Amino acid sequence: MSNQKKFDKIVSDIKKIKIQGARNVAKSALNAYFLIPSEKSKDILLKSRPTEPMMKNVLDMTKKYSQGKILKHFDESRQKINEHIFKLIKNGDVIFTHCHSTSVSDALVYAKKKGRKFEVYNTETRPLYQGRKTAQELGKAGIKVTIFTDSAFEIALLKTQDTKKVDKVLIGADALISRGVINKIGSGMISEIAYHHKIPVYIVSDSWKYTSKKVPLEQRNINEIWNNAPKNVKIKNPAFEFVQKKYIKAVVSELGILSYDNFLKKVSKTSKN
Ligand code: RUB
Repeated sequence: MSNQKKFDKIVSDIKKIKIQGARNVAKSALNAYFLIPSEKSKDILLKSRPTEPMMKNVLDMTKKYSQGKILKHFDESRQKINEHIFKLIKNGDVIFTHCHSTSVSDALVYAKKKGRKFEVYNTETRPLYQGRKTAQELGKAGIKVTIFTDSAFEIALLKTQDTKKVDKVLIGADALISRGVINKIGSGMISEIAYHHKIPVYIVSDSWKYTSKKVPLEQRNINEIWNNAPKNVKIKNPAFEFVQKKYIKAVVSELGILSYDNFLKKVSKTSKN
């Protein structure tokens, strides 16, 4: 396969969510860029998922750093995050998650391998069901996992209809900004409800998702919601949502387990953008 064909395939997989999650998108975009390193390639990649500052940050870094050096950060950061999450999870915990975040999934699988005993509640995550991917990965690793419809998230969080009370919410992030976090649609309401019921919400994320720039919120194709819908029915398909920092107990990144404000202080010293 030519480099052009390989590049086009990566772009198409990112657009179709075959490659999804901020970290995987950024890593794949980096690999695609090095197949055809040009400004045009950068533009095409950035347009493939607009709400992804980590992709923008790593593509900008290619001016100064080699592909290998940037990729090394992904592995080192993941290892540190996994160790922080291992410390955070207690035996017997019920952990709630939403969508599919590689950072969350990897950390849970790591904790399981190191002997922590816990279970996970998660959402399907309509319209594209990324929650099934999470459930599959966790189930494969031997973690007890229960999946709920998105609308049942409050029942899953609280001790209501034959469910246990959730001890911690762990979600990923697409963007870390000064006012809070942008993540999959649903993350805002889940975090708000969790906060009001004193369930701590942890954002599991590489610090390279931080940006001081404005982040556009991606609107996805309406066919994902209802293909062949009646013509007089209007459909909106927002992919992402804002989570206010007051709902967030801590950001778990390679920089440590930090309150949102402490994370901001630390990241502004290390940030390259
Ligand atoms: C995925 C999503 C994830 C973040 C973080 O949305 O919201 O929580 O991207 O993922 P989508 P990661 O499926 O639309 O990309 O931890 O893998 O970077």
